[in-house]
Amino acid sequence: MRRRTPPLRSGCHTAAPHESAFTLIELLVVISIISLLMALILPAIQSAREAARRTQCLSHMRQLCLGMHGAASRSATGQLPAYGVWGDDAATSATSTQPAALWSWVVEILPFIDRRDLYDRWNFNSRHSNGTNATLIRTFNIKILTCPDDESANERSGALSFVVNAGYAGIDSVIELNRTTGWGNQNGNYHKFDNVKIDWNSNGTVGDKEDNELTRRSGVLWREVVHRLKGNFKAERNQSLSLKEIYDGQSQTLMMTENLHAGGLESPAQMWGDPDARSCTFVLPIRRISRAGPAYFANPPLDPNFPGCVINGARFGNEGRSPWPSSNHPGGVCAAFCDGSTKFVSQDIDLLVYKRIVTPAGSRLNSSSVVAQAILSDRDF
Ligand SMILES: [Ca+2]
Ligand SMILES: [Ca+2]
Repeated sequence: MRRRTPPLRSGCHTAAPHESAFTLIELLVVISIISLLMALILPAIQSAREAARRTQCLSHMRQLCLGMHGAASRSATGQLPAYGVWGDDAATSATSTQPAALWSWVVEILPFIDRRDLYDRWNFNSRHSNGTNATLIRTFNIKILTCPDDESANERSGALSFVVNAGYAGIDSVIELNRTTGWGNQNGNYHKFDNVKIDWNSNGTVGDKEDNELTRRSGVLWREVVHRLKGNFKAERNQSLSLKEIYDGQSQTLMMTENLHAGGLESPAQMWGDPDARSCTFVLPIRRISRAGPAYFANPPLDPNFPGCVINGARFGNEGRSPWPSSNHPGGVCAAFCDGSTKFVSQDIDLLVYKRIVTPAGSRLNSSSVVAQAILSDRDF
């Protein structure tokens, strides 16, 4: 049977009457879905950016660590460079008893971080803050010396975000290490291996050979005083450790960390050439006491008045006067270990563990009167 075709009605449209594509409610639903997706995606993008900056920071530190290895291999004794070198510059008078602040570890490793051009122009007979040296520092930004998350350093000429492990530093009082002003006393300029001034072995003599040896085991890089021109002071050989002397394991000993306040005390403040311990190192502040007792070396008490003792404890400290680990990465700092490996170290790290990763030879046993630090496990940090 043939189907009947419906009759065509002239002048009549079959389409639905004209109406809007979305109702208000539909529009609101779409907007809320988009905002929900944005809320989900934005933190992910932000954390991806954060992770990228952290990765870049770790990569810069790794290159610097390899530079340190390069400098150690160049040294006749295999020692790492001094964190800072003092001595006489051309302007030193023959009666001067104070060596001038010449250059930092950064200058020592320039040839090994692809900056021989700058190294060859450095004037080793002049302090870092004068003449050609000051101009070099203030003119050139060395990207790998900075962390992209350190606003006070990133993209600035002369800037420095990274500091090296200078171990225990003897602090006399809160006057020296102030919560707001940082490490202000002049002793900060002369942090050195025998300046902790603690009778570690409790034999009644402060600073005997064994005390000094124990202090040296607390940090990786120490200072050097060169005496070539005039001046009335003694030379001091570089006390930094060689890689072989890192008894506790290079992968378990900090070489460098970040510090938001690294850089010189001069103006402009950020200066990668300043050898002052407060500018280019991080230290573990130790209260000087007359007799240490057997466990003081292994586990020196951290004074609660010194918040800078702990990671990120002094994030808002003074520029060039707060030699403690700090960063803008959430929850901790990037760190490089002596073997060149890098790791993000939590600010909630067990303080006993933190003290052990600072010391390069804290677990070495050869003193009858001083307890060695316990051996670390890779799981500990
Ligand atoms: Ca002693
Ligand atoms: Ca150690």
